[in-house]
Amino acid sequence: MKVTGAQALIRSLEQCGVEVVFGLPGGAILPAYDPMRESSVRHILVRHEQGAGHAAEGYAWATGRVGVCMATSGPGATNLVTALSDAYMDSVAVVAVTGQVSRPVIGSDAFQECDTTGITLPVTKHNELVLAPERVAGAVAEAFYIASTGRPGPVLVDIPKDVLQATTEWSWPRTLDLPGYRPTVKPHAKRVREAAALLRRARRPVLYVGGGVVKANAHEALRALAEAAQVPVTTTLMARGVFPDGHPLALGMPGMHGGYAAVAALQEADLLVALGARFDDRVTGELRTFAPHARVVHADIDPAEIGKNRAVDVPIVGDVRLVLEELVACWRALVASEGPGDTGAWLAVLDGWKRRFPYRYEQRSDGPLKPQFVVDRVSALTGGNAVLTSGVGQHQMYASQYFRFDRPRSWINSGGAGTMGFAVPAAMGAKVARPEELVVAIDGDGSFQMTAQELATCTVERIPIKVLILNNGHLGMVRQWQELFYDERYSEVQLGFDCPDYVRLAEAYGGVGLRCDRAEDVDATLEKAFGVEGVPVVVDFRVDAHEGVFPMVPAGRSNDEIILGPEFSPEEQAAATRREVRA
Ligand SMILES: Cc1ncc(C[n+]2csc(CCOP(=O)(O)OP(=O)(O)O)c2C)c(N)n1
Repeated sequence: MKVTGAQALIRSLEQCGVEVVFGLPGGAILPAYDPMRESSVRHILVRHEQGAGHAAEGYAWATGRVGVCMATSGPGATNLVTALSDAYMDSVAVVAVTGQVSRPVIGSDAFQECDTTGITLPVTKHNELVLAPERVAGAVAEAFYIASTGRPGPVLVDIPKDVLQATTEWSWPRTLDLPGYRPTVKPHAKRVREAAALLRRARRPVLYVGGGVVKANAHEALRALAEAAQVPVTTTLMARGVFPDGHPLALGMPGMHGGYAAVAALQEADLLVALGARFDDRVTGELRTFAPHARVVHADIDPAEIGKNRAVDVPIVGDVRLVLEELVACWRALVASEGPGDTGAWLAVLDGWKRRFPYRYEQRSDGPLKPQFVVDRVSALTGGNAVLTSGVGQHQMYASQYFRFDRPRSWINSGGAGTMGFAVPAAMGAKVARPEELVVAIDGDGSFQMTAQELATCTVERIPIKVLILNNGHLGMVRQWQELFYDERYSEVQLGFDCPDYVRLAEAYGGVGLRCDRAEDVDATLEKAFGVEGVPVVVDFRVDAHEGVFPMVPAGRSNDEIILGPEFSPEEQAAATRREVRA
């Protein structure tokens, strides 16, 4: 059957089971938009291509499937670059399709030409400039396979306009021939046995759980191991929700703004079992002083991660769900023959730390509204039954710290790249993916303004997300660093609370705008916001501009220098530094 390259593209997307594409057309990609009219694939017309990219990410995070975005050549494609680099850093399965100028004019500085595969090479797992119409189906099939297998990531398919216009015989590849790409999925049995043996002998083990465990849908296996071996679990910023915060073995988030118990547990551990985690500097602090007593088991699907930052005693390459399932089996066999391990004393120490040094803030009834309080109330009112996205900054940390996550894929954020502007479009993608869920974007006033235009998309496409702006009138996280590390010499961090008027902006976009600046009004405002149907809601929460995020490990310093923050007395800080709690 004869088809155009454009028809082949749309058919290929259908073959891959694509439900939705986030995109914005233009000259080079135009031929693809014609057959889209008859396709089962829903196209959501964004207002900026960065929004399409983050929406595809939100969709992928929320479902575990591939998110798809589409843009034209030149500026359309370059507008996708931030989102692609975000997806690359956070291992999010995204396929981007871009139009390119026609083959005869490639390299001639034609209108809206840019070297898209060149520009995106370092921020994609794979990309391809498709040079013939008969290659379209194969390129798309490979893109979906590569994006979603092994360590997930973004793949870009760049198709010249004349390739989209030319005709070819339709044929869908039965098999894929990718000799250079064979991810190791099944872990090495001997390594897993070694890991189980280390775990049984350890007295102060910690499961250091990263985003890979979410990606591998390994939450049940994780819980099985933690409970069988009675090992505490830290979930990084990328892994929040994969282990329930309410579980007695949960330590919460480690790292620069992690909880004391999680940070100190890693420092004192005699064994780290790193699962789909990458020893990021925001977790380790100064690498040389990180977890100095610990032997390390590191399981990851990407062999390049193992030993990258920290020397490893037992490397395990494989799908972390399989690793965990085999570890549990090995653990059980070992316990049957040699008796159980003993982590009781360690768990008691950790419980002491959790009780003595929790996240702490004070909301006075007559004082300014605290951002932590807003997140606390969101958590309480939803009972954790929401999907949260966030921008980047203090609000992101408050969301991660104060929302009690207990389901995987309920927390969607930009961890590796730290992309301000992520929250609104990611929420849009998540809501399209899971329309029955309450999808809440916890945003900063700075971050919100970077992609707020997608509110128009949400209104027109009836994607009723809730955007809660923790409006502190500042680029708050940068303000905090200037306060702490530049002697309060504030420079270019003030945004002002009132420009734009977020309520009127929401209304201008066809949504509902609300404002709240008193603690006593927070519940009623949230209930009102959550009750709105059909259109997006923006709430302008006017919060204390002087609030900081704590605990904090200053960048580049040792985790042992953790600062608990102003809510703790000097005696408490000293006790924490000495880690003197012993059950
Ligand atoms: C696109 C982008 N530009 C700059 C930064 C650097 N940066 C990190 S946090 C931050 C402030 C964020 O302000 P806001 O969104 O209002 O959140 P807040 O910290 O006040 O909660 C900035 C500028 C970034 N992460 N991303």
